[in-house]
Amino acid sequence: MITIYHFPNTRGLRAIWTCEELNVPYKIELIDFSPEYRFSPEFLKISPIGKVPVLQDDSITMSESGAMVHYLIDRYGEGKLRPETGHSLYPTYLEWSWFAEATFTSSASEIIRHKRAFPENINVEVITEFKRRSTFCLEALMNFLGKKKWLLGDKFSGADIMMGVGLTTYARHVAKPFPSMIQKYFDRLSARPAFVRTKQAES
Ligand SMILES: N[C@@H](CCC(=O)N[C@@H](CS)C(=O)NCC(=O)O)C(=O)O
Repeated sequence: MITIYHFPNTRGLRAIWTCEELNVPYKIELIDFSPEYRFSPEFLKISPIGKVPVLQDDSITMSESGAMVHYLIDRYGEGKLRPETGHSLYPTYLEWSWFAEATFTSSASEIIRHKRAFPENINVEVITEFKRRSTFCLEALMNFLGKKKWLLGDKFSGADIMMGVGLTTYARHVAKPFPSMIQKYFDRLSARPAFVRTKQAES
């Protein structure tokens, strides 16, 4: 049985949502998100830098949400949620999966990290700069998405799961409401039954 160590409204949603899309059984372990627990020897054994999510599947332990999404799809997807390696959309699938975490979500996360690290000394210029970077990413997403339903066109994929959770971070920490075309994309994502089950499962 897959175990996902998670804290509500964080990147563990990506792994949970992927399991839900693929009907793969899993259980959620909600962790104590305090620094005391996350940096305890017990938690550092499974998460080397004290972050969530963590996924365990038999002897496998992973602590990068994007790697979890790709692992679950490759191992359990039976061809769903991704193009074949040789398909012309495969590079796009990789590109937007990585962009979603490494470039987009991580810009928004700098805001959270700054506020958490310097609660008494929040630097408005730092916040403004990372909001600017995040919004620049959102514009790149808008330009790429255009009239497409999903990032790969007609087919929903793991890249949309990566991006969908990044958008929840953007809405919570950068700006709301979304521009209307992003809102429509987000509405499509959040109307997916697997997304609805994901939100129910984590609460
Ligand atoms: N790139 C990692 C980022 C993990 C991450 O930053 N997780 C956040 C919650 S979404 C966390 O645990 N933050 C605590 C901290 O930064 O100390 C991933 O995609 O899993």
